[in-house]
Amino acid sequence: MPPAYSLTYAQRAERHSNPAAKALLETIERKKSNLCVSVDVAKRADFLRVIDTVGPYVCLIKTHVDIIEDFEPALIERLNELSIKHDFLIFEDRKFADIGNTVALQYSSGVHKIAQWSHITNAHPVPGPSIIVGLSSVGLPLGRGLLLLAEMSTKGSLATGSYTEEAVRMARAHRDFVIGFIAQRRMDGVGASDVSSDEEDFLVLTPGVGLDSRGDSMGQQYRTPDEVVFESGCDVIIVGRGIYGKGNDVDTQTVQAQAERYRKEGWVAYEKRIARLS
Ligand code: 5BU
Repeated sequence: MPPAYSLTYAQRAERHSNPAAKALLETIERKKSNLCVSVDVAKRADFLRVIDTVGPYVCLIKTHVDIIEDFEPALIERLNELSIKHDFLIFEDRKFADIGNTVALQYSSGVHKIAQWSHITNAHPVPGPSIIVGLSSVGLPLGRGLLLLAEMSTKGSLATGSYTEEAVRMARAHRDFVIGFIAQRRMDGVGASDVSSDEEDFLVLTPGVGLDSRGDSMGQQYRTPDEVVFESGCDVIIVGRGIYGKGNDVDTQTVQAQAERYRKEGWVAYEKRIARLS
């Protein structure tokens, strides 16, 4: 079996049994988009406006639902309607980091009830494998998928070296629920394994992507879609402010043009990678 990074998204969709991973790969192929837009805005009206504007260009919308100051449960219904209208999946970037029992409650309950609507969520590996056990007790029966934070995009991140290797080992032991990583490069071959890297196909979703800036004043670092997808072999580019700026006062045409620009850059980088490897 050839390594996953040399296959098309459609070929990889057939290799996955987790429903969220399969659906994401199929959506990427159908829409010819490996773009995920991260919608980090504080007002519900801005949130819905940005999503409705970028929806046609994305495979995935990433949320931080706890940022929204006028949150109400009906917002989730609107989000679900937009997900159907524009054909994208939803990823709540919750970054769980507690003991299994607590994360199971945070995932299923509270005001946001994340597991009910978010196809994909993520967790820090810092507590050890019990965090996966806790989250999968809620998410697996619902067909959800989990990403482990193997690396971060920020300057001075501590998620490097043996920490990253342990994250990959934890994922390998829970391949039914852990569908991949938040990381800055492919994780194939990271951490000693008796599983041939040809057999595993973890998805790599990568934040810290920008075309017009190399970072912000708070430690964020940006790379281009070409660096991320072609050079580093990642699967999905996650872009926030590069597409909608501050997110209020959205000029629809500008945001659409930026979304299409990133979609195209991400897709061209993927095609280049496949052509080089096939
Ligand atoms: P930006 O506006 O493109 O910088 O937003 C990036 C988003 O990705 C934002 O929601 C962060 O919380 C998220 N992120 C990140 O930037 N870097 C990381 O390593 C991780 C998440 Br994990």
